[in-house]
Amino acid sequence: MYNISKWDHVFKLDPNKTISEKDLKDICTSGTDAVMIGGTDGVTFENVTDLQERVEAYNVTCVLEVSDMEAVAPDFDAYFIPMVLNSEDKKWMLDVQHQAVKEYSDMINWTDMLTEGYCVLNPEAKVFQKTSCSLPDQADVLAYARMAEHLFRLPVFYMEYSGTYGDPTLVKEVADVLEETTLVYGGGIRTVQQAVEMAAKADVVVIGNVIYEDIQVALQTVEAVKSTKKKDGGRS
Ligand code: 1GP
Repeated sequence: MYNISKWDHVFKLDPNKTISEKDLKDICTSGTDAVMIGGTDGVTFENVTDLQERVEAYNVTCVLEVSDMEAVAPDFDAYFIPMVLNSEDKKWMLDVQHQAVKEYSDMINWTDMLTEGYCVLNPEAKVFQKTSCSLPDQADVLAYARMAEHLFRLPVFYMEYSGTYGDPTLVKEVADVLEETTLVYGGGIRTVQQAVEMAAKADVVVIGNVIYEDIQVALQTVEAVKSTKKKDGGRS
């Protein structure tokens, strides 16, 4: 059984990208807390299940971040459901989830599901445009974080900078207002130093694109993040 509040490090694999067997093995046996399968475009049932089968060969927690109902497959350890808090379109907060529950409620095992309150902070990111986000300022972000924790009681608040490195000061400010909700940081980590910097602030650090750009750096982030958390006894 997974428990995200105990995680430090996650690799996010994009089913629409190619990864060699050697790199996949190194990712899955790296000591990361979980491999998350998820992406914004070109996610299909075929490429999700293909990657899932390959990851299942290893003893690592494998979760699906659901972005398209057509691409949901059975037998993941958990299903993470994004709810985009700074979308201007209610569709991405409630309607896609509503439609999915209406259609599939008989097949859903509720204990395997986790809702992520997403705050998308990079206007250049595909997910920002796809989900019609507006760019929140510092006060807005803190308010979304508080809503996630106190109004919606979401297990996860995800600061998503996908493709660009975020603002460590803002991540720290958000960390300081969250007590129960797990703070996940993702976006633009391309060096070990950046992974360490965000690990000192967020609860969980997500490593995405660098897997495909520089596998050695990606692999080094595991130990770097884990030792930062151990030293700090969690977020600073
Ligand atoms: C994307 O937050 C993840 O959803 C990771 O971002 O690909 O920029 O590392 P990067």
